Amino acid sequence: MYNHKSFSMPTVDVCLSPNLLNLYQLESKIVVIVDILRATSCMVAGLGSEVKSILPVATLEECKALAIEGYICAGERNGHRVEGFALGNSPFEYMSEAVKGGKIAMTTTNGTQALVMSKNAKQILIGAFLNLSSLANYLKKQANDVLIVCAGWKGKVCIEDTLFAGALAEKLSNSFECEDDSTLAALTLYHAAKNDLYQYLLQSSHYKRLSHLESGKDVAFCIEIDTFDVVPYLSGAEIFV
Ligand code: 3SL
Repeated sequence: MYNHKSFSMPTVDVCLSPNLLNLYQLESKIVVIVDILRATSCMVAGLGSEVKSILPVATLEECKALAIEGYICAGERNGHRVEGFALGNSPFEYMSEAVKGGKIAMTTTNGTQALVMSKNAKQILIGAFLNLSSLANYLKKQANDVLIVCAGWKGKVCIEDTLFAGALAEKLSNSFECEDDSTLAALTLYHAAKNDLYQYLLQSSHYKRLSHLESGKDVAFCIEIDTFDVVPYLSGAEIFV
């Protein structure tokens, strides 16, 4: 339960689409990037499974050029692995033996774009259901204003990212205040869905996109809660744990 703003606690806000980022002052905030299906779930799964680092880039060209520097290149567009790239965007690829100890350069349709667009934040963290509690515990210790940035789909709002924002906002509710109705909306959605997230997601546009690609097992994995005890953070251009 969130109380009226008293200015005595840090705030948690939800940016429902990267297209709304211009409404927020990022410089003073810890930004949590969220792309449940599937970019940030892949990052958490990979870094929680001994991938050394992940370098998010905006374009396929930038990504491919990094192969020469020893990066394993991951390229996804519209849910598909792009031809010529070693990895696509399934979390299982990021947990395989082949990538352990390696550095991954990654570009995806929405998740890595949201990250690049948030670069002015005080700190950037990576969020997924897979690391929900670790992330919440870390944020409580920092006691800094938080902005949860939902990657969405090409500027549109996505249910799965909003559900995660609600789950994280719920975990923070005793130590944070909320300014925006978007946080309350995310909480309300999460409360409606939390008893069966998978069933709720069946109606989402991205589930339909991915089930067409036969990625149902990715979806089930991406809504597992607390599989990894990691808080990935951006340092320089790369993400580490
Ligand atoms: O848009 C993204 O960043 C991806 O996560 C989309 S997909 O899950 O690979 O379709």
